[in-house]
Amino acid sequence: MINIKTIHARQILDSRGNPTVECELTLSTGQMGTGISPSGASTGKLEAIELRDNDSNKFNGKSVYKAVSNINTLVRKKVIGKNFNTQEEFDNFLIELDGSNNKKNIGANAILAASLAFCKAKTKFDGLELFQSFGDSFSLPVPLMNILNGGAHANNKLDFQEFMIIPVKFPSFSASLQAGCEVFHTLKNQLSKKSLSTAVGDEGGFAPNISSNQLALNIITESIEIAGYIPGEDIYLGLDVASSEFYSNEKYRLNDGVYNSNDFCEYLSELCKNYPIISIEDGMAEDDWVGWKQITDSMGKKVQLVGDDVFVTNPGILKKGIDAGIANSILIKLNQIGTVTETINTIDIAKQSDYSFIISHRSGETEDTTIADLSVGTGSNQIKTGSLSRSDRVAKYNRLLRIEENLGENMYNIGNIFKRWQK
Ligand code: 2PG
Ligand code: MG
Repeated sequence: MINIKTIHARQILDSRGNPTVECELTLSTGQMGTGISPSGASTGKLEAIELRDNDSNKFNGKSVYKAVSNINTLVRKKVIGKNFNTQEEFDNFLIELDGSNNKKNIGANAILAASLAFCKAKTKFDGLELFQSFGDSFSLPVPLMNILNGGAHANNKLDFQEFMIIPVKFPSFSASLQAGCEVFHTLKNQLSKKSLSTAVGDEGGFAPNISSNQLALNIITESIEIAGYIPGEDIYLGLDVASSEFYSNEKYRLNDGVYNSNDFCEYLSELCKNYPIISIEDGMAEDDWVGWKQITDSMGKKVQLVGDDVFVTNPGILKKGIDAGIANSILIKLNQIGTVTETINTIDIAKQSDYSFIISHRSGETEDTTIADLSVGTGSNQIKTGSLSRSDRVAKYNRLLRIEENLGENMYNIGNIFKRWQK
């Protein structure tokens, strides 16, 4: 039985200098846990509500004092001295206290920070490592490293949000990470040589002023080769197209033209023929389920098709998507749904339907490294946590290195599901 002694929230800053919620929780047995909520820029419409004050005099409307005060008043009053047996009991208690279907009253940012704080305190109470509290199918994941940024994460003209490298042919997580670092630094040199900017975007990838998706893919492929690796053998490519950002009136509006679903599907298929791309996230927009069905039918046997904005880590929406034959993979973001319990439920649904799942950061992150543990504990085999710069991104890789030291290099597993996509 777990008894809560104190709970306290405060406003802190995320990696973009925007306010976010931190929550500390202590048990009457002395264990303490801290949770911090991340924040997205290219958010799905059906994500749980991130409560902001919208007071233009404070942090450009982005302060979270109301969410913080919801923990320090409403939640505190109800949970202090109360006993909880499980994470699920605690999370369900908060969900009921909020009373809405999208956490708009207390705020998903407040609820997630509390859920994570409880999880960490409970893990200590149980005498476990954090990753052990998320499941028992441990494995070290392959990192999907976003080394070139565009879309809503950079102020260049690139349509696509993320160009990722996926080092699959390596014996351990640390060896994959090393290859990623080497390509990252080679890419920096290549950009410099071409007099392109080496400034980085929100997730630590370079954000050169180029506007062609093909050019971006050329520079990355070239950098992989110069770093001494074989594209399409040692290292594959992944995209987060984040297409909801440029979809309107049933059209995909790119720098090089305007496409309907059918033509855009063809556009992406052509890219896969010309480059070693094995994973495409949000290739179709969240509102374009017809397009999603089409891309899944035409490319779903060859490429990992990851639903982010379209599923928003929501168990109900994922179920609908599975029934409709949409995508074959899901991106998992704790704050899209707002509690640890619901996140694990969504992962379980993906597992049951043989959908792969990728544990993911948000573009606004902090020093909280929970997602590294989540990826290991759930046996996700894949993590997306940005590039090889900026401490908010690298902190997750460093946590994985420490877990690897603990579990051993042979726990690296890119997964049977993932192997399916290798050409
Ligand atoms: C995404 C994420 C993380 P954001 O679209 O996958 O890379 O971005 O947090 O801005 O939604
Ligand atoms: Mg995405």
